[in-house]
Amino acid sequence: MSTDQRVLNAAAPSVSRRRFLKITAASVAALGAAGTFAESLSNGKPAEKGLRQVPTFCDLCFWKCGAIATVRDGKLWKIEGNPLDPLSRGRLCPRGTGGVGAHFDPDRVRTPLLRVSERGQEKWKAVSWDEALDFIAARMRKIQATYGPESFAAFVHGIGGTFLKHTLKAYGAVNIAAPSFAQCRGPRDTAFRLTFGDDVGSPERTDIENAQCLVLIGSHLGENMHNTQVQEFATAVGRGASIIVADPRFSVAASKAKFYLPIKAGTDLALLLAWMNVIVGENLYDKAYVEKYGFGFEQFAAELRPYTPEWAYPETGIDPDTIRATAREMARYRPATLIHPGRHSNWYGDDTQRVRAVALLNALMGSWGRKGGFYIPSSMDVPAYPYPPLPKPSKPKIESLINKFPFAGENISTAIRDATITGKPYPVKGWLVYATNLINSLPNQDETIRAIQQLDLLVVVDVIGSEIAGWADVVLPESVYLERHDEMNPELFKHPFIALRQPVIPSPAHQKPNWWIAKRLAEKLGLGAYYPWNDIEDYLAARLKAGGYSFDELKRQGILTGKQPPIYFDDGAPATFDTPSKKIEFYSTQLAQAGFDPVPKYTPPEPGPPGSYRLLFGRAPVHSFSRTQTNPLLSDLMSENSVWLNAAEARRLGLNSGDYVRLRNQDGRLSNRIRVKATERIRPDCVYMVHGFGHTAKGLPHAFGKGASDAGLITRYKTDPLMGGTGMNVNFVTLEREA
Ligand SMILES: Nc1nc2c(c(=O)[nH]1)N[C@H]1C(S)=C(S)[C@@H](COP(=O)(O)OP(=O)(O)OC[C@H]3O[C@@H](n4cnc5c(=O)[nH]c(N)nc54)[C@H](O)[C@@H]3O)O[C@H]1N2
Ligand SMILES: Nc1nc2c(c(=O)[nH]1)N[C@H]1C(S)=C(S)[C@@H](COP(=O)(O)OP(=O)(O)OC[C@H]3O[C@@H](n4cnc5c(=O)[nH]c(N)nc54)[C@H](O)[C@@H]3O)O[C@H]1N2
Ligand code: SF4
Ligand SMILES: [Mo]
Repeated sequence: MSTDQRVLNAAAPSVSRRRFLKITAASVAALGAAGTFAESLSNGKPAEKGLRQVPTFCDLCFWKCGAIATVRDGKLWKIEGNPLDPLSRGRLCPRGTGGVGAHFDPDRVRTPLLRVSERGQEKWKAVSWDEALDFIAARMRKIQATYGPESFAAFVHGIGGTFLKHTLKAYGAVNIAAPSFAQCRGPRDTAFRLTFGDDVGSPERTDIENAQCLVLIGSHLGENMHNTQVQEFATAVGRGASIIVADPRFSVAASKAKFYLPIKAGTDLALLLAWMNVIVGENLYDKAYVEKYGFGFEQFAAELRPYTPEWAYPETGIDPDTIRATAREMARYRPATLIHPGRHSNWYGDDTQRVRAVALLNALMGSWGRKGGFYIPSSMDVPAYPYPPLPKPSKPKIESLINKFPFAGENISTAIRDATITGKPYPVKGWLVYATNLINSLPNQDETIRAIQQLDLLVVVDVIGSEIAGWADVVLPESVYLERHDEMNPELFKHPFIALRQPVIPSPAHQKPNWWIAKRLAEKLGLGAYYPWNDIEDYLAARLKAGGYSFDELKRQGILTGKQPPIYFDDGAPATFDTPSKKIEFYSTQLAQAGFDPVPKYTPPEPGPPGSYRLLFGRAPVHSFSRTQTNPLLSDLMSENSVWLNAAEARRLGLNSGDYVRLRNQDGRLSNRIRVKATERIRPDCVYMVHGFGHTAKGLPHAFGKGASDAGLITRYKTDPLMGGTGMNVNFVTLEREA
């Protein structure tokens, strides 16, 4: 038994080890059959001694912080920030530091698995990679022949999906979605594009470290742990920047604020319109900037007139004096006033218009392209690999046939799901799911399961036995990020740089990296010509050489940095706006032409059933989504979530902190048990929980049944008519005491 495997097993407490073995027992038998067990563990090399450091970048979330991993006597020991990396600046967030736990995760899938039961029953046969990929290729060919390759769709999240997407495009697939659009930042990117002609990007182009006034609407920095932003937030707070936070919950960020606005959930657009009413009415905006760069300001200003602070008060619960005081505070520091664009912006279904109001408020401050506002990012130029041309699709994407969502810039995950259920505009018969736990990341789990039941093939590439893996026909186990190369990252950021992900340590069993899976699948599909390279190092070397960079230096340092161009208009960064008017669109002709409000208009959110609480959710500093609850280091820090309930409401219901309850939503859906956190830090009309807990997959014995799942209670969602985003903050719950 290798060192790795011993550590792996030692990390698994005995109670759950039995269940863990359920999914792995068969795999042990298959390992012999595949005949690569010993090879993959030791590679025939003598035991390693001493310390070895390998630079790479983190994958515990999508921020991609540069890191340095240390191996001690052949065992993965620790991971720290890479000081050369402009994103991490030498420090990782707690999740990144806990990243070594991904390698030791006791719930890892160890070998390819083929379903031997009804879908969703999670009974498997361990098979070799060849068997698994032959099975997949045969079904993919059949779908291609019967329905066309467009009927094979994919859900792919993160940089690890690059090569699988290439294989799928070579096969002819056109529908490739990620939950990071219609469930996350889609409304924001659409709104900023409509207004400024460009996205906010990821990492966001927010110059938080230089902001004099920072306005956070929901964005719960400090719980939302995107590293650079949190470091810059700490810098801004330390410098005495004025912080304004609007959140129904007194977040960590709120505790640093000069003004905390406990806004009624779903009414942010009313607050934003009232702020702009004051700023325009009192002539507090950046006139020179608006005159130089703005389009349609007069119509915009006219639309704002009814939205006075007095009007907004009953909607938002924020009194007119506070609205005026905060509006004046923002104006005082402009252009270094940054109204944060948010990231997870799918809240209520009118989200693009809400975030458009955020964009417009920033435009009034003159903060786009200015120090302390939004900088102009740049990246290093690394030419694409000279692949043979991809086939021309014969059918368009699903979204372009359904005549909805004219401003969706990417595939919409729920549109693919709908097409799978209805067979319209054309049938969808296969899904490949890479690194996204669709059962927990899409709203309405029943619809996801109904769609899965229509499929001829569901392939899931994952590292652990996640909920979506539990529904698969074939599960392909991937090596975790510390065990593999990936596509390199020439990041679009404040400082241009290239980051490399490279293996630190071998995989503990039969797991393979995504690039290997993608290339091998392409070969099985007869598409080997689309992979003219043999090994990913050849691929990376070719791209770097074409750009004139040194691969050796990148391997050694993990990071290559480039020349810094100006990042603010005032320093010579180009002030160009890719909108129809080539200006900042206060009035959007694109929206008017498509039949939408050219200037945002407010509609109040629909109330819930009497006596219920609106269900809100967010992040905890030590977990990422639904992917880290089995990581032994991170689950040690937080093993279950709790439900935040206003203290007075708790007294009224006779509940104390620590009591277990179940949440029942408006459609009768009942959650797992979850502990109450009775607190003054939340409004009495809503409750709050951290997303990602309450796992139900048998493949995750170390997280199974711990805490409750927000996703399980999100049976309703409201779709953004502009871009297809799914607003998920539209569910309501009551609490039932657990005996
Ligand atoms: N630790 C950690 N950090 C992460 C992640 C993670 O998984 N773990 N995920 C990353 C990703 S991909 C994303 S998208 C971001 C998400 O993080 P954010 O973009 O910050 O997400 P929000 O949904 O804005 O955050 C939820 C906050 O909004 C408040 N809120 C809820 N409803 C309303 C409302 O109607 N109005 C207002 N004003 N506030 C409201 C909640 O109380 C909570 O404080 O986090 C990123 N950072
Ligand atoms: N209810 C609810 N839904 C949400 C959100 C929410 O807060 N609440 N947040 C939304 C947001 S902002 C986002 S960005 C999305 C995120 O949505 P997802 O990206 O789907 O997030 P996870 O649920 O963590 O699922 C990630 C999956 O990838 C697997 N994985 C982890 N590492 C690897 C790897 O190296 N290789 C492979 N192949 N697999 C890996 C994990 O085991 C897990 O099954 O969810 C959205 N949906
Ligand atoms: S923010 Fe944290 S989890 Fe995300 S990449 Fe950076 S260190 Fe890793
Ligand atoms: Mo997200």
